[in-house]
Amino acid sequence: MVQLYGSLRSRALRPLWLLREMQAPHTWIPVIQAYRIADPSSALAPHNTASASFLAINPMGQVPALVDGDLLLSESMAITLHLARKFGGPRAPAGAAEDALTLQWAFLGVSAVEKPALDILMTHHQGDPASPQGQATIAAARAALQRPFARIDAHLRAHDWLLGARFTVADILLAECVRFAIDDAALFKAFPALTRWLTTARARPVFTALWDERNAEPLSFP
Ligand SMILES: N[C@@H](CCC(=O)N[C@@H](CS)C(=O)NCC(=O)O)C(=O)O
Repeated sequence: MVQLYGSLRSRALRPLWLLREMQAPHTWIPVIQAYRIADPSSALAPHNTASASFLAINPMGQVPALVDGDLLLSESMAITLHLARKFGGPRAPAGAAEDALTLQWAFLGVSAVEKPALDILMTHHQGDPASPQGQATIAAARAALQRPFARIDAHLRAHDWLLGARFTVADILLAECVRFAIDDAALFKAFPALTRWLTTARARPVFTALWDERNAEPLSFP
């Protein structure tokens, strides 16, 4: 049985969403980011990214991580794509062309969307979006997201999902990058097809249940 390590408030949501969509057998092992814990070395602290037992699995000290037999895997995109290939079915790419397109959307997500979208998230949740610095960060992030969002929006004007007619791992991977920008409603106004796609993906019963669990996870721990 594969073992997935992570917290719900992390990129571990990517593989976890897929595993649940595929109804694939797995063990979920909660590992909280050490920076969310007041004293991560305390005996009472939850299992965390600075725990020696976790560093043996991912020496980077980051979640998610996956153990699949002898395979130790980090990087949320690699983990999620591995799980799609391993378990197969309608959520996985079928054939070389879909495989390549899945990589295309996943790489677009991590190379062009994730960083500016995270800047928006951090400004809204840990900064001050109304401050001059917050405004400047958001303006730069919006500018950086114009081209990738236009590309995704144009594709989704002609297709329900990234690979065409069915929801797949490609949608999970890109949606989980795009959603980091979700607090910036004004940004999404110019991209109605992208917005429709993101809303539809996030309305899937598997995701709504997962999101409720995620929101119930405390932000910080003693
Ligand atoms: N590129 C990595 C990033 C992993 C990452 O930054 N994980 C965060 C949570 S989303 C983490 O574990 N942070 C703890 C730390 O960096 O100390 C991936 O996609 O898996």
